[in-house]
Amino acid sequence: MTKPRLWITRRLSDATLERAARDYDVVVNYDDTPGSAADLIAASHEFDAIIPCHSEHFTAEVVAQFGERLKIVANHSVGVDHCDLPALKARGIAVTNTPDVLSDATAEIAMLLMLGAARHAVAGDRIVRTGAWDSWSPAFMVGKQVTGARLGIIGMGRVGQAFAAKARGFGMDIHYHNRRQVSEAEAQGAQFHDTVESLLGVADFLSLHCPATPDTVDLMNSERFAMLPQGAVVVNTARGALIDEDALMAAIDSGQVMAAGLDCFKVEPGGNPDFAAYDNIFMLPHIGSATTRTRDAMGFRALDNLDAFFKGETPGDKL
Ligand code: 8YV
Repeated sequence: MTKPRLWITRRLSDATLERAARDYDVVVNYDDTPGSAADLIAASHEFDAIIPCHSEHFTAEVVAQFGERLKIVANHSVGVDHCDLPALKARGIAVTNTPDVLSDATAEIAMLLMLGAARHAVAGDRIVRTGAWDSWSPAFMVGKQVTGARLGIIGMGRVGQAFAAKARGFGMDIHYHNRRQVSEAEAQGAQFHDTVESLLGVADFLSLHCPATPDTVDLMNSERFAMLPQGAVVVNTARGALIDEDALMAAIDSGQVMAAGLDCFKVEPGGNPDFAAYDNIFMLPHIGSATTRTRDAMGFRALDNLDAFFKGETPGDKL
């Protein structure tokens, strides 16, 4: 039987590429550059399947130019805001993602950002690294304590729950807002707020874990930043679209927000150059899921979805 033709748009983990080569007639973009609209359109004529990352944009305009061959887009990501799902569905193209497997790695990065933002990681590292650390005082780099503080989580899905589990280890008092209240087994005692506004009032630390959708663009705007307790710390490991970045800087300038920890930005790659002036914005370049174990698990999950599809079954993560 001829193997389905698969295009892998980016350099996935070695274990993933090995397994893909075993089971598919695979072409890998070893250059590891993001696939352009033209690349995607060309691939839709030549391949039965694509494993893309969030760096490839399946807009309605691009999908409208697709050929007949492409049958499935098996994303190597949990977020699918780079895919116009109705447009792909209208073309009869199946779409899958990779939930679950990256929750812990992403929650770890959220914890790193929360702690780093609260405890002056950027300025502290710089002062030691540059040899500028020439004095010490009890009033020096005093931060905000995480242990026992109130944490607000927006988006109590898999990553939100994984982050809550880690925050419980810090004795945090956990509150959340989600489209629907989660079960007690999932909430593990976290207190539900039926509005974002209600949650913000108790969020000494705020962590975003919801997807980017038309409804959540600029979820954190100037009105909402003003609802946080004075000196709150804001963490975003979900999507840059969720934060109005000018409003964040204004909230930091006014002292409403003490610090922020960000793994994602409106513009990626690159981030917001204006943030560089803020030592109290601790930043990472969208590496929430970037551990060896999780990269393998994401690649394997995407391949599991493809295997099911080409066996005539419904992939476990079909959207
Ligand atoms: C990935 C992510 O690094 O899964 C997601 O939605 O944002 C990240 O974990 C990236 O999307 C890989 O394609």
